[in-house]
Amino acid sequence: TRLILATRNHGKITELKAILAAAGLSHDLVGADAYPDAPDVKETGVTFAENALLKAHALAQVTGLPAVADDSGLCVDVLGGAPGIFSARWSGSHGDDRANLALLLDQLSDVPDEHRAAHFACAAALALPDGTERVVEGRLRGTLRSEPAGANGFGYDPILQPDGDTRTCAEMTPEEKNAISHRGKAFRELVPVVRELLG
Ligand code: ITT
Repeated sequence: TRLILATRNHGKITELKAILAAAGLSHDLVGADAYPDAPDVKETGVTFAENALLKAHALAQVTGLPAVADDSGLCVDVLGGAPGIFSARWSGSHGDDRANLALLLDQLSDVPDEHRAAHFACAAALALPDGTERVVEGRLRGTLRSEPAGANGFGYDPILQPDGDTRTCAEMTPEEKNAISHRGKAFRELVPVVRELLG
């Protein structure tokens, strides 16, 4: 059976397909791009969980199929949790990873290493066309580098160095990142829920 990935972020789609396949989910995974009628969902929630549910429900309604969505971001301690749910549009232009990362580095330029703690957060939501919903969350804690390093992954990966590692997420292989990431944790927890509700 088909399961819609309610996202247009190709970095996420690549990771979600790998994470869900490695967890043994055998559904046919299709990105939102395959549905021209899919709405551009307004992320009006104030939490990752609310926004993930908004996106999952919108796609489940439009397609008549079960949908999973990911709302995620980088939460910086010294910024009181910002950019948080605004991570994709921190610089003002939605999805411009380079501009968002450059602005954040600029804002942190005077912050010393011992105060550069941050975490990635991910809410993974499942919605069915009948309105059934589930949502779970995962986190990855680390510190922020002052210079980007690595070419893998997407978004803020070149500046987040997970606790217990000497590399940034962008210096890891996809498998290494998925094994410890916020997204990996959240979606591995969602898999048994998908199985329970969809078979
Ligand atoms: P969809 O709403 O279509 O899923 P989006 O990119 O708008 O795509 P979000 O609102 O959830 O999605 O924004 C997530 C942003 O957080 C993303 O653009 C990255 O900048 C950042 N982010 C999330 N997960 C990340 C990860 O694993 N590595 C690096 N940055 C990440």
